[in-house]
Amino acid sequence: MAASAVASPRVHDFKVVLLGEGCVGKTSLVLRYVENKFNEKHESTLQASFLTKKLTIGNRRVNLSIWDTAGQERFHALGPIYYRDSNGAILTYDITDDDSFQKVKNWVKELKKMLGTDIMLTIIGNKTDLEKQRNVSVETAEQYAESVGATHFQTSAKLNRGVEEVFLDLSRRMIEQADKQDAEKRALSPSSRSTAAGNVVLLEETPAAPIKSGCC
Ligand SMILES: Nc1nc2c(ncn2[C@@H]2O[C@H](COP(=O)(O)OP(=O)(O)OP(=O)(O)O)[C@@H](O)[C@H]2O)c(=O)[nH]1
Ligand SMILES: [Mg+2]
Repeated sequence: MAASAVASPRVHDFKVVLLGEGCVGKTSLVLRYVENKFNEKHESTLQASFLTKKLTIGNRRVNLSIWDTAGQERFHALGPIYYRDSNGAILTYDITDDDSFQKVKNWVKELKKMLGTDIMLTIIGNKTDLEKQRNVSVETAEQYAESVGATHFQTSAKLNRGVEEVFLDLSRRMIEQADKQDAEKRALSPSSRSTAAGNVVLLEETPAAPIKSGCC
């Protein structure tokens, strides 16, 4: 019984939220990732929509609940409903639109203020198929992402470039974060505290003798 419990892969349920200005391609990225579809027409998301995706990374199974939010400013105030309790956020800008990059910075500030470092951040420059119309340089975006502890990816939902990698990388980081939090919890649990206390006794015993003999 114990052997089968060890062999069964661990399952993680992660919530991921997509944020960013209207028309940058949030819905297109999710549709490409989950259903491998692309729609040339912009149909503004109202409030938010929800899709799920299962993936396996090594011996871990991951169930992603992906919340695709509305980019229109009139829906901004709804943000907390969707990013609260999220394990990861994908902040998207359109590489041809510098305003949409500034909007990403606003979202990062808000998320840091409200959620601290509990949430894993990924910044995406989408529409790389429109390279000739680029208005946000890769260096600027990468430097900014690094400065706020986010990873940065470039994608084209249209051509299916880089999309899978975004969700894979984010899932890996959310697993690492979950492992870290589990380890912290274990360290604080009463049973592990007694183990730690036992270690302290051992540590005190070993160096105590030579120090005493050296001083007196
Ligand atoms: N050229 C190009 N167009 C894209 C790409 N991704 C999305 N689009 C187009 O950009 C427009 C907006 O895409 P959406 O995915 O609806 O944008 P959104 O961010 O969900 O917009 P809101 O729901 O209003 O917040 C659509 O016309 C898409 O076809 C891309 O990678 N390249
Ligand atoms: Mg949308």
